[in-house]
Amino acid sequence: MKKGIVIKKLADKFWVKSDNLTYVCASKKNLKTMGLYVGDYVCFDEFQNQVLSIEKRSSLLIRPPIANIDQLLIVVAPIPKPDLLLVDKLILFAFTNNIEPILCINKNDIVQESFVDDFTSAYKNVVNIINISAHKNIDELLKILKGKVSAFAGQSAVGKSSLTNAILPDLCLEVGDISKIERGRNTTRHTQLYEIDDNSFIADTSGFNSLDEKYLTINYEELDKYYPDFIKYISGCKFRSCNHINETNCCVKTAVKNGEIDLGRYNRYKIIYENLKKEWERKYD
Ligand SMILES: Nc1nc2c(ncn2[C@@H]2O[C@H](COP(=O)(O)OP(=O)(O)OP(=O)(O)O)[C@@H](O)[C@H]2O)c(=O)[nH]1
Ligand SMILES: [Mg+2]
Ligand SMILES: [Zn+2]
Repeated sequence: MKKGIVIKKLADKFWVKSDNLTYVCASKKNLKTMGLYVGDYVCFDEFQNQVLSIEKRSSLLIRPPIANIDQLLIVVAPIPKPDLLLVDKLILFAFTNNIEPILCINKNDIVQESFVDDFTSAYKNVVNIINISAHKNIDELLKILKGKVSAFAGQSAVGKSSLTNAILPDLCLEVGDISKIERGRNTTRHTQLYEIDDNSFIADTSGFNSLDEKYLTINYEELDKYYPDFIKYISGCKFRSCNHINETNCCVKTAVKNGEIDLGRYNRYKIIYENLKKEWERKYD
């Protein structure tokens, strides 16, 4: 029996890396019910090529599907146009799974300064932000990958595979043709984990354009706890259970009015709040 890490999953097959060798395995039937994900640490039978057990996970994301990551690298670019609701949901998804979200502004070789400024002012009190280009400069990215297991997430064509190629140039992963972006086709179709060095891994993932609230395991009344940009104002609200939507004497709303909290972040908070509330009522009422 050996221990290893699942680095790729296609249909019913799992690629398990152990001591610099990769074994293509099936999984024991009873493991299928709890799911086996890229990133899982497993015990496997190297002669029968069968995964026998999964070690306890530190985290699990369903979109992108990956276990045990430390950091979620949320990639945005000027093309395709960013979906900020998706960005906010991915940040919440990371926070609620004990994963550090990092906002990666890619394609800075073609980006306008105002694009970076808008992101910085909206997200500076929320997450770390790095400004990179898969084609020109990924120094800031290389620094944050050290000693961590990280995964890219984001819309199709933002450059996740291009960045993975820049980190590990021998990979030569397929990248999309920018002229075909509008067709909505994904170039990368599966999640795969790549070893950068003994302690650092990076996962390339398939892009997606939406994230259903049902994946966010948040009680809507506690949504504000996951907004670091709101935190310092919350204690000033008149009502202890203030949701910062219809209540009077709400310090969060005042901070939005004064430009201390980004208006877009606040408006998207309201959308996510309402959707979570609907989801909660559907489940429990
Ligand atoms: N100018 C510029 N173009 C980039 C950069 N990074 C990626 N691109 C281009 O963006 C397009 C899409 O890149 P991909 O790496 O395939 O994007 P992806 O996020 O992996 O897309 P999916 O696999 O579909 O999710 C390609 O044409 C890349 O050449 C960059 O830093 N600068
Ligand atoms: Mg890709
Ligand atoms: Zn309030």
